[in-house]
Amino acid sequence: MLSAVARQRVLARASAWKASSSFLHQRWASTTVSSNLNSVTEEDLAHFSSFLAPSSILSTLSPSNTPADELTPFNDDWMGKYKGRSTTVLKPRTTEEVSKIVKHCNEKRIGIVPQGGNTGLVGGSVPVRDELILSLSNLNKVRSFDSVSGILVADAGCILQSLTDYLAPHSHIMPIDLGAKGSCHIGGNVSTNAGGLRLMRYGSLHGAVLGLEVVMPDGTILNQLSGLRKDNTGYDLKQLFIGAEGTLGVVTGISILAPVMPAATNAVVLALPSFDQVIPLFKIVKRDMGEILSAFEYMDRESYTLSVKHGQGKGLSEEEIEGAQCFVLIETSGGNKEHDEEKLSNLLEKVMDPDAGLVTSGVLAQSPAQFESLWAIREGIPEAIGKSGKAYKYDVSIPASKFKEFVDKTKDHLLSKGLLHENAIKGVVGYGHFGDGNIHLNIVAAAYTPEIAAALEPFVFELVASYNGSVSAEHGIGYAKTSAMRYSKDQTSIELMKKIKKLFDPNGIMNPWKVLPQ
Ligand code: FAD
Ligand code: 2HG
Ligand code: ZN
Repeated sequence: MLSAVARQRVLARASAWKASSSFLHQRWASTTVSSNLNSVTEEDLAHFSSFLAPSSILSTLSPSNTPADELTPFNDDWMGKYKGRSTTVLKPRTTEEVSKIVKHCNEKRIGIVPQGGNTGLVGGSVPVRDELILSLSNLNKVRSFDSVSGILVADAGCILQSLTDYLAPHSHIMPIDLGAKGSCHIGGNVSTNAGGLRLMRYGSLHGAVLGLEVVMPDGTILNQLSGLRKDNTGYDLKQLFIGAEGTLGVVTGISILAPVMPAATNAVVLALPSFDQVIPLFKIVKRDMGEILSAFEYMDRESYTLSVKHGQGKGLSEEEIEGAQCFVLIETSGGNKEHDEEKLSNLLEKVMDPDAGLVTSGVLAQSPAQFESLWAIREGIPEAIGKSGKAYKYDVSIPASKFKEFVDKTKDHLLSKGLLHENAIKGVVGYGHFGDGNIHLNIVAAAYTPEIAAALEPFVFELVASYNGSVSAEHGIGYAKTSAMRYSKDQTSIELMKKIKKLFDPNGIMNPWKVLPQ
């Protein structure tokens, strides 16, 4: 979980970096993107002030005169890699206020960046230039929950963890969970079609989301907040906004199916002698755990070590992991504690048998605190990487059998370029959602440099394409991957996407320069 304290630390890191390095800032600020869009003016601000509370406006423009550093957390992304230069952040409290803002921006041709928790990892949540930032953080109420159907209707700005907390006394859970749960918004999750740690069990948001309320780029409110499990009346429009990353409209409300809280959950971390054991182990776990298997997460040795080193959780002792090349975290969630525990202990007996040669050691959570601690190892990897250096992140879908080969080939390539040393690239790590065929390749560098970027791209994208994979499994395209889209989508698909964008947003005000290749 990304706690408020952790986020503060991340932001502090970002500003420390800003002071010490000017390369990235120059590159971002000098981005030459052609634009017909206008900057926010003092007249625009006066218009927004006519219907927004003063506390809903942060602007360096007069008469607000907010100090520029108060806008930094909105202009800078989570990695400290992308930096916008917006003068104005608006935080509307109602869908009607969102609608009035968007209508005005459309008339005045002002670009808008919808922003949730700003935990996105592809530069989609911050402006490229000085677009207006529309923060959904004040739109944060649960609208209704029906414990019979399990349907939750909530404002887009609700923090994922707060929805989980809201549902707990009703014995329900959110169908999605991710390491950024303490900061990310459900609207951001829907807009990125986030995957996360429960996708294997509960499927993607394309299935769990039943309806949406969206402010269209001309300000019209599209009310599709259905509470129906089944609805085949025409085209399923809501699907277009799931994963649109704010380029087609502003999501303001979500109707989502919440699963019943499992009666029992368990977690186990296993150390494996080599990657060769992961697939046989996965097959056994899938077969023996059946319906109670809820996660099968992969960590290579380097990512596990980084996480533990940076205090993200406690797992096995030093002796226990001696010789281990990788790790898996298995979670079970089921309806019968005794039955689930028996299944799990039979599984562990089988796979830990030295004759099976599958596992060198393992730890089973014995308490809720240990359960959290085991998960913290896996969930804490991105934060540990952030503490170690500047991360180049590749979130890809490839056959699970190729996870290690993918990381190794990248490592060999960087070695051949002479970049694998403390002053350039400090580490190349791979971890992710093995059960979904989604690996996160992170290259941990001393600094973001053009030389490293050129060594990585298009090399990594070509490698992904050679596996018939996807260059974005769950984080989206944002600003970072627009030119890479062609490695996973053909020209016909890209042209059709551009037509949809033009139809919905003819003036191109919604999250400009994001998702679609220029
Ligand atoms: P933001 O970062 O604010 O925005 C993301 C994109 O959505 C932007 O393009 C923005 O314009 C758009 N957007 C946001 N809100 C709206 C809205 N209401 N209407 C229209 N557009 C909107 N992602 C995963 O998929 N799986 C993971 O396991 C995962 N783990 C993570 C762990 C950590 C530690 C971190 C930092 C990130 C992780 N992420 C993961 C990435 C990120 O958390 C997700 O993409 C998340 O869904 C973003 O939500 P957000 O509210 O922070 O959105
Ligand atoms: C995860 O699964 C997230 O931990 C983040 O998707 C991955 O930072 C990353 O590369
Ligand atoms: Zn992930």
